[in-house]
Amino acid sequence: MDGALIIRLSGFTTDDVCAGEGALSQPLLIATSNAGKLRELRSLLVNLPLVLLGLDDFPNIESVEETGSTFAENAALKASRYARQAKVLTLADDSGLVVDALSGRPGVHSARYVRADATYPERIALLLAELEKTRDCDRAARFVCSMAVAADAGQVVFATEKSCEGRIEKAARGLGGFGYDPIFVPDGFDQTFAELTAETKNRISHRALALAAVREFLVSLTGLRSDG
Ligand code: ITT
Repeated sequence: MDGALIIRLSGFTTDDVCAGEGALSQPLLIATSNAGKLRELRSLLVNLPLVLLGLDDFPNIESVEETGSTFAENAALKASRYARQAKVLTLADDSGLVVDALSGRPGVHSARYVRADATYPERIALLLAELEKTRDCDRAARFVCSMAVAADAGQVVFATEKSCEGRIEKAARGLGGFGYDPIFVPDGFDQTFAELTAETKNRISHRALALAAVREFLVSLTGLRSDG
């Protein structure tokens, strides 16, 4: 990122925020309506002097449709359009499960797989049935997370994409996490994401890895000091 770039962050310029000890609390909108994601993102952003806002803090905000064909396009679209409406620095992610034997499905359609109002047990049951039908013994899969940060005028100022490799189990196991966590076993572990502790998932997940890059960007951009 160009050090000379001055980005207006909801009323502050980077120069303002970098002044002094970086003690100003910077508002950051976490633009997701997924409660599981929000929980993970909030816990991963603790220790930064940010005032974390959610979409609930903007009751009139219009939801942004994911019309892109890649995770990166959708993350940028969401960050940019929510930032423009909320007029604050905004973080959005688009993520999903990519299964090799299903030609990458459900992929960018992970949240709408089967049908928009399906439950996760229904989505998981269909995915396991489809995988069974392929008779392919390759169970390799990965969770992918694209993240984008947009300044309050809507321009995307940072983007990153990370993944977490693993495999799909034959049956769902575990009660933690959210979404497809009960059928995903990350490489190097025997338990599913839903069986591992939140601390472990937050150390190795696609979202944790992408957020580490975002944290680094936020720290370099604003002079915010991280305690964690
Ligand atoms: P927002 O767009 O409001 O953020 P969403 O749930 O629609 O919420 P996405 O479009 O990014 O979010 O879809 C991501 C889907 O991928 C999510 O609903 C889960 O089904 C799945 N997914 C992503 N990360 C996951 C994780 O860590 N564990 C389990 N499932 C995950």
